[in-house]
Amino acid sequence: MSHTVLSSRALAPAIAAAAVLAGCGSSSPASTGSSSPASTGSSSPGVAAPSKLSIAISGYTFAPATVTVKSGARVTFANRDSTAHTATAQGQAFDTGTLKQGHSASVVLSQPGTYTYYCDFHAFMRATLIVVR
Ligand SMILES: [Cu+2]
Repeated sequence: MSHTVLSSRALAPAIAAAAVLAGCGSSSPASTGSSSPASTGSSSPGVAAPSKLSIAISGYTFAPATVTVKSGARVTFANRDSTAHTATAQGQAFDTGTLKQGHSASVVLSQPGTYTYYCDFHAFMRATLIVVR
């Protein structure tokens, strides 16, 4: 049982090596360009930007301070402070308006780009939202 698994594993690299050698030997040296595997083509769900995200405003801070979402994503800002805040993008790409304690608002970002945003009441509160395609 385990014996068969071991032997088939041992064969695989030998076959792959033989195929590469045969390809290189007979054709032009430029063949290396086409032989590189397209690793980005396969899906990597762990790295994918979310299409929905929540950002907390707490202790005069946006958390997390930098986020990446997919274009068209809905981003919700939830004010957990006792003070009113806003999440206002530079250039007014989005603006939640005044969020009182316990209130939240969502924005939908369709345009890819990097958005710096701040609190209209507390200019030192700054964070970054990155929208990718
Ligand atoms: Cu504020």
